[in-house]
Amino acid sequence: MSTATPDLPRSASVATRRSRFPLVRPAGYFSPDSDPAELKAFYDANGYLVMEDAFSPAEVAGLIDETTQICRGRRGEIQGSTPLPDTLTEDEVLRQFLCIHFPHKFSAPTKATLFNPATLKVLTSVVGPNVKCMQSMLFIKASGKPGQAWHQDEDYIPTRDRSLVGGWIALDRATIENGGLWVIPGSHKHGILWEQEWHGDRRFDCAEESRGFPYTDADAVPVEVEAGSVVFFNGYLLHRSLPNRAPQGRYRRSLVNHFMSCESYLPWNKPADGTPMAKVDYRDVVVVAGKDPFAYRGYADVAKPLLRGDGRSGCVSWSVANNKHLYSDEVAPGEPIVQPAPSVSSVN
Ligand SMILES: O=C(O)CCC(=O)C(=O)O
Repeated sequence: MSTATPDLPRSASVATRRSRFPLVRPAGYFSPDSDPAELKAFYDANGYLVMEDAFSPAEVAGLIDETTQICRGRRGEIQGSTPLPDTLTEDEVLRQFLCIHFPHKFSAPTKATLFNPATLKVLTSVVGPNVKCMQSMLFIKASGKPGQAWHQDEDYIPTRDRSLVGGWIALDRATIENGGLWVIPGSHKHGILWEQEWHGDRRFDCAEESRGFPYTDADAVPVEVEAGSVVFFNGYLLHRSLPNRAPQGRYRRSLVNHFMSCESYLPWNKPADGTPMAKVDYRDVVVVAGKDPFAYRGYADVAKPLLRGDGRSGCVSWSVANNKHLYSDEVAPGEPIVQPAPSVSSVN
C-alpha cells in the first residue's frame, strides 16, 4: 500500500504566512486564518496537518527559557531531577535530559499553550466542540540524542472513540537532520493498533516499536517545520523521529500536548478495586474547549511530573526497567537479548 502523497489540495491562505521554512509550503501546511473545513478535510484524509505560525517568536523564546529553568531545577523538585550547580553551562544541563513529562502540571507557560488560539481552532475543527487535555511532554533532544521508533499514540493513551490528537509544538526549526517527525500519511485509517516489540536499536529511545503494518520506507514523509508551528496528528497515525544528527550544541526541542474529546471516557489508569474496566475514566484532565459532560465527576491530581534522563538511565527509570530490553550492542554475558522480529518498515 502506498499513500505517501497527501491527497488533498494545499491551503489557499498563504498570504499571512510568516514561516520561511520549508521554503515551498507543502500540502497539509495551514495558517491560523485557514478555513476550518479545509483543515478537517486534510486531517481526516491524511491523519495529520501542520499549523504554521501558531506561536510567535517571543512565545517560543519563552518556552525555550522555561525548558532550561525546569532542567536547572528552578521550577521546584521534580521526580528524576538532581541538584545541578549553577556553574554548568546550558548545554551541560540540557544534554542530561531527554524529556520532561507533564510540564503543564507545574509550569504556567507550558500550561498556557493548551489554550493557544490556533491550536483550539484545529482541535475544535478535527475533534469537536468539547476538548480536554490529559498529558504533555517536553522533548529536549540535543544533538546526538535518539528519536522514537514507529508508534501510534493510542497505544499509550486509549480513548474510547479514537479521538486522540497530538499537538507537537516545534520550539526549534525541526528538520530531517535534527530529528523532526516522520509520518505515514493515511495510516490512521486502518483503525488498528499494531503489535509493539522491543527494537534494540540505538537510534531510538526506550519505547517499543510498532511492527507488522502494511507500509514501507517509501510511504513515510518528513514533516519539516519552522519553530512556532504545530504538527497535529491522529492517535492511530504511525509516526516516528530519528536521532538528532545536527552538529554538537544544537537542539530539537518540542512540546507535545495530547487532547481528546470530552465526550469519551479515558481508561488510562488501573481501576480501583471493584471498579469495572468499562467505568474507568481518568479525571486528571484540563478542559480546553467547550463543555465536559462528565464535569459532575470532578477532577483529580494523578500524574506526577518526571524528568526522563538520557540513554540507559532513561530506560531504567522510565518504562523498561527489565533487563531484557537491552540495546543490540549491550547483551549481558549469559543473558541472550530478546531479538526483535525483522521489521517490514524502516526509514533511515
Ligand atoms: O518528538 C519526538 O521525537 C517524538 C514525539 C512523538 O513521537 C510523540 O509525541 O508521540
